[in-house]
Amino acid sequence: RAFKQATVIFVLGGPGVGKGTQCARLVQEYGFIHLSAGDLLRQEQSRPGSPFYELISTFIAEGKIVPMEVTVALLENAILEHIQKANKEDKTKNEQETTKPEGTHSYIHSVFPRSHKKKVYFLVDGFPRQMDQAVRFEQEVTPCQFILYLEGPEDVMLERLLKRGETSGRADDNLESIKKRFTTFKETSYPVIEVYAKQGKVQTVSCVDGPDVVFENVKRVFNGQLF
Ligand code: UP5
Ligand code: MG
Repeated sequence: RAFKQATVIFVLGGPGVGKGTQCARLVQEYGFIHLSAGDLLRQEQSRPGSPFYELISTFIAEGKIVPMEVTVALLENAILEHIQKANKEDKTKNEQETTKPEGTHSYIHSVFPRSHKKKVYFLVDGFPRQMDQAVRFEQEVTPCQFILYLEGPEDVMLERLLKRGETSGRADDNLESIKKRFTTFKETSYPVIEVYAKQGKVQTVSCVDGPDVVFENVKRVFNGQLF
């Protein structure tokens, strides 16, 4: 199964904590693939003819968690697409190397064509938000390597979201929706982090400093966990 090639890191934390911001930097630094569950849902919502338009719009505005069948399917499709793309690129590179006329490197490849497929690293941002989603994903795709948990006080997150709401156009960046998102996070999503913490899989980084300082701490975690 192609999923065997996927290494997955969950990036979790409350609304506005900086998941997207830090993931963008991790992509730059390490070349990971960033999959934001919220972005995938918003894309699906705005896809013409999507059968989930109503469902996604309502759940997002209410700060509720969209039924996992939708989210898991979107994530699985995105992961498979990226793996296929990576394999295609790898195959092209491999062919170019094996057709080289000279050199030890190309000789080795022509005698022993590369059979193993390379690992593809995914940052899964904002998912899982409920324990049953975590279980389903880990059964169907792969167990996560570890969890990066970005932590911060609500007042900091609220200020950031209200500021972003001035320009973001996001249907849930208003005081009423933000309060609901906080409640869902505390009641339903934070317990996911507690479960993983008991398994020793959670790496916590504070989000209160500026993005550069947060990223230094995030990098320290990744260097310790993966490299
Ligand atoms: N900012 C970031 N870092 C900063 C820093 N260190 N200092 C100062 N400012 C900082 O950042 C938020 C804002 O803060 C930005 O303006 C940024 O510049 C600034 P961002 O990186 O966007 O934070 P993030 O944690 O990604 O915030 P986001 O709003 O995306 O988090 P949510 O978890 O609320 O949103 P998400 O898109 O993941 O989900 C939205 C909704 O989709 C959910 O409420 C739910 O209804 C639904 N959903 C599901 O149902 N299932 C899922 O699996 C996922 C989502
Ligand atoms: Mg985000």
